[in-house]
Amino acid sequence: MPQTPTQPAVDLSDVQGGIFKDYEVEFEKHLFFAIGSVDAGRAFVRAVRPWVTNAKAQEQAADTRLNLGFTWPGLDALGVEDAALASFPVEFREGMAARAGLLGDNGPSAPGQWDPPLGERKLHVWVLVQAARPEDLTGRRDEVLAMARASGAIELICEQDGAGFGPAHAPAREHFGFMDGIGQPGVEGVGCPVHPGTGTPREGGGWVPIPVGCFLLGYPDAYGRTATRPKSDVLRHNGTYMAYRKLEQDVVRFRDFIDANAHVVGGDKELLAAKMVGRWRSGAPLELAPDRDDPALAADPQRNNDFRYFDDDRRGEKVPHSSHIRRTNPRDRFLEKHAGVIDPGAHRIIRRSKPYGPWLPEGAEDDDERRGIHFRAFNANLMDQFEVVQAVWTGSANESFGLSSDRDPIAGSNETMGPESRRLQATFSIPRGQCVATLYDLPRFVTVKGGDYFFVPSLKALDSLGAPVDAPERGTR
Ligand code: N7H
Repeated sequence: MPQTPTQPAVDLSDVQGGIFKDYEVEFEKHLFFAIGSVDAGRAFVRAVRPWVTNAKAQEQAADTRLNLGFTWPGLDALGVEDAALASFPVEFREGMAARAGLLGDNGPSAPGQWDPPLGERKLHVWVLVQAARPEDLTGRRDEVLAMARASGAIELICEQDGAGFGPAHAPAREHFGFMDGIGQPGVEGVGCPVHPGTGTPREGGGWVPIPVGCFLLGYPDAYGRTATRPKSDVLRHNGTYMAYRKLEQDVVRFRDFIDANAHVVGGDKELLAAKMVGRWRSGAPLELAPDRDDPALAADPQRNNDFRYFDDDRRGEKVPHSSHIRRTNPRDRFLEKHAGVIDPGAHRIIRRSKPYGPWLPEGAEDDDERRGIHFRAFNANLMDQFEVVQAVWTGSANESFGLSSDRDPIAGSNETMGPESRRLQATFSIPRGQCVATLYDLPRFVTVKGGDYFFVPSLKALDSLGAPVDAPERGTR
């Protein structure tokens, strides 16, 4: 049954665009700035503010789309009042690099190895510009840089480019060759269709849409709680958080691993790749198409998310427990009847990612180019959502199934872990009939190259953050 878009209960003209609905354009630039003085910072926000795309008008947006976000040191550099600053959640105040131990950013993914200045405290402002045509992108970027110069002490300290692979590959494809962006939360009250399987599974069957409060501050979340932090109504209302991660992909290593290990699934390389992700490269879910790819299923939003794992795939014979999508969205794992105690809707993230670096043609030798994705996760609660998914669901071993050294092969840390006397190498287990095929020494296919947590305020809050410090409307309360 086609699902109708839910009526917006939120004033979308006050919410930044690209969060609930992707901009669906090919090119992007991430511009990161450092603020040298409160006045310059506020002047810059005022200058850029008219270009910020709002969620209501994003379809009509001309040529380019633009988002604006701030780290906690960035809000401090803008002169946000101490009481409001101090009331932000601890994970946002600390920033992503300081959370590395918890997130599993170790070995080559440790902050000391990141591309400078990503993760450094001097990163204050994030400006994302997106466009369908490279010339529009460059034009807007140059304008933003001119605004920074005119504002005074604002310095561009880092620039990152992203782009789809063009018509030769489907636009949403990433470097390992998978369609990306299919499993997204179906959110209530933002005017987007809620397709079957995108909400929270109900005990007796069916799905309920995810409350908008899981993604925007100011509304009840999955547990009925409405965020009270930061302690500034203007800043808080209709704001959200974004976890940005620059994730480098080792495509040659991934392809070699598939070639070398496909024998564990009868020599079918595509099947092994699908077992690691939980979807075929087309995007068809393995749970519904366990033996062969089904591109028609992949392309049908009424069906491509409409599945659960536990009722008929408890052992993981179709979708292994450690596959990327079973870990990052366990769906019915936490229903009461499966001894779950949490609301799975409370731990979802909205992903908006774009590749960087050139596509490596199939069969090509390593070309030493850097490639990966600019990963963005939007959520109202970084600790309960992004951090639970990254640290607990992808990063930890899967003790409850006896898979004590298994990891998410895509997004987990594959470093050897445990005490010196009992080192555990990362494994990936594929149940087959009565047996389990275990792949040992899972290499690292994805390395974190940087990232941070950003607050993405409402349009009204941006007005307040751009107001001169002595202006009466400088409202952060
Ligand atoms: Fe993942 N990939 O291309 O292999 N991801 N991911 N991811 N991911 C998903 O459903 C990928 C990463 C999630 O609702 C698919 O869109 C890559 C991180 C979630 O069923 C594919 C990287 C985190 C889902 C990939 C990467 C997540 C998901 C299937 C890093 C969270 C939805 C297509 C380079 C911390 C699950 C789709 C659901 C799906 C890939 C990273 C989370 C193909 C290459 C770091 C929640």
